[in-house]
Amino acid sequence: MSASSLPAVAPSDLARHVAQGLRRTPKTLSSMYFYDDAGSQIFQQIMALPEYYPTRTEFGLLTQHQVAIGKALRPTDPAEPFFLLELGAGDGLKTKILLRHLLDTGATFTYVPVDISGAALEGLVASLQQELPALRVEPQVTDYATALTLMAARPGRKAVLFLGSNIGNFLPADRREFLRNLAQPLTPDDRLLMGFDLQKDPRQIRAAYDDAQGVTAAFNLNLLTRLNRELGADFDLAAWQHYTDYDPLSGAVRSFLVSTRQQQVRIEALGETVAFDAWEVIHTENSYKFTRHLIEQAAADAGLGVQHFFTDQHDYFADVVLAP
Ligand code: AVI
Repeated sequence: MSASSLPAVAPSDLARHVAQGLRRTPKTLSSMYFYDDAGSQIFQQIMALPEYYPTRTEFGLLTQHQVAIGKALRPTDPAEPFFLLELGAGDGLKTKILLRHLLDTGATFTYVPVDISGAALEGLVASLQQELPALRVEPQVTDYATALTLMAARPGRKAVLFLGSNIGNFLPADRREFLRNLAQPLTPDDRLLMGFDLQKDPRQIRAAYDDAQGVTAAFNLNLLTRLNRELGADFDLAAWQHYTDYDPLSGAVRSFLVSTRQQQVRIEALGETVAFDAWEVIHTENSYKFTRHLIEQAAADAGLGVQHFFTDQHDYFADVVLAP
């Protein structure tokens, strides 16, 4: 990145992140920034792709094991009220299986979906009011750590959901820190239900991140469209490719944007021009796959124990109940 003048206005989080990430070797941008409106819509399409097995597998296993999962999450006394917190609730499609089951069995609970995006929660709350009018919902527009700390002060069991293998998008050191922070405010009576994508045929995993229709490619490339729009960059999308690999040793799917020619990209909001060599990459995403042993180790490191390990008939995906 060339040395140059500072932008006139305070840089946004995105601008700061891009300035730092494109100065690194290799250049890196976080997958956290995939999810603008367009990116969130493309992610909905990914979840329905024939190659992308995690969503439908987790949906199937929550359906199949809803009774046992409900029992593991709620207090033994059906009259005892509890909170069901969900971190990063999304469209709530999978969670509705559990919510419906808990309501049907007379559980007394409040659903607390947590997200930093108010818009995401508004849509979810509206659909819940329609589909499950008896449900008590207390949406919280805040970050996960703040939500957990606020909830810790309130009496009653907290059952925390973190589904969809979102945990796989953290680098190992960040995952360790995230799990420790998550576990820290929990009491021995609280529970955590977490989704983990499991290690399997490497070709199947790779295909899930490089689908035949090119939807995942569009998802990755949309990050450049976002930088063009929000930071006044001039990425020429025709000169970039999506590339992904799966390393069965580390269990990581890594996704890249590949510069197919030598090029210079102007990023107006940073007042900078970034040079890319031909075939240089920007590393945009990690998606880790786990074994039961790795899950137990990660849990133990955060002071958590595995109470139940629910998986599908092919052992593609696991929803795991953890407790302090
Ligand atoms: C959100 N997250 C769990 C997805 C995953 O599988 O890592 C994001 C994704 N990236 C490409 N396809 C799906």
